[in-house]
Amino acid sequence: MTTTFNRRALLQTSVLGGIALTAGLAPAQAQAVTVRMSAPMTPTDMRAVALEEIFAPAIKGFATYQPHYNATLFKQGTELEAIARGNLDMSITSAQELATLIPAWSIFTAGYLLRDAEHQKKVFASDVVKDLYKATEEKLGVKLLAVMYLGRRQLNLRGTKEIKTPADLAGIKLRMPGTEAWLFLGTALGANPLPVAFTEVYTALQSGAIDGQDNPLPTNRDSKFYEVTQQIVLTSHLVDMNFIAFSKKVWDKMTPDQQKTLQKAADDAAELGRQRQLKLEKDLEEFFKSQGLKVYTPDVESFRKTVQKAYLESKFAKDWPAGMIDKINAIQ
Ligand code: KDO
Repeated sequence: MTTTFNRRALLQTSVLGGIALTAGLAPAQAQAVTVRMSAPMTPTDMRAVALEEIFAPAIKGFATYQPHYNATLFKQGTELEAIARGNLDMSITSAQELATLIPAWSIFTAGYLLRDAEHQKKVFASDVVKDLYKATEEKLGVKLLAVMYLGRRQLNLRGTKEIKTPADLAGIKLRMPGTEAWLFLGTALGANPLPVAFTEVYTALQSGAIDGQDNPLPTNRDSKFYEVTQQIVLTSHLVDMNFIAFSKKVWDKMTPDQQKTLQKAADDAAELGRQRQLKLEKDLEEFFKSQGLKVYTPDVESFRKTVQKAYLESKFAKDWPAGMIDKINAIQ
């Protein structure tokens, strides 16, 4: 936690060697562009809907939004490099994916750090994240336009074994997305993490290849994970988000007016998506119960203590900018 965060450290730790970045671009000029977006989310995910409802029409005068869902254009976790290489214009990325390229981002992969949706919004509107955003632009050629609230991640398991504390997860094969930071979250929770791409989770649950997965309630409903699981344990271990990641190269070719419109379109879509996810989170507990699932709250304090300790002692914490945890905690 005392490691300093500076550009040089980033240059040393980046694994992006050899990728062409965005230097030497032509001055801004107006031209029509197609914005190819690739993400693992479904077209019915609230964030996807908000982008189609708000973002696409707002930029229509100068850009065509072309979404590719269910990771059909790029595999989950490969989108940032695709943007950096100029093969993709936009994605909905995560701190866990950013952390594979810029290790300091792993601070936002820590369980029980952000308190709730409001805290998340304030943290990302504050100066605390400025250096991370800057480094992402400079190193990856990726502009993070807005934060899309995904929701509080909950455990969603097969079987009826009651989970009260992390010890109860011993030996449980918990699917996590396939990056190191995600897998560590599974370990910190006390489970046995297995990497599986989002698009394979339903089948893996159905076949019993995994015992469970973690995602926010809206995702569990949208991807129908409740059809192949028996319980939801309300650990709320990560107040999760995705970022609207946009190619700086494409951005730099836009006029200042177009940039302003695009930025506002992203902000508005993120806010609409956030409100809808929050409403769904409130309403869905009853829905899952009506589908026959057991939905209950474990000993959250026990999970919080175990997970926070695991992160503070982890190798990830060494990459966190000095004092940043305290600054995040201090934001009310
Ligand atoms: C997932 O794979 O569990 C995850 O929730 C990770 C998120 O970062 C994000 O990629 C999300 O999937 C997709 O947008 C699907 O909702």
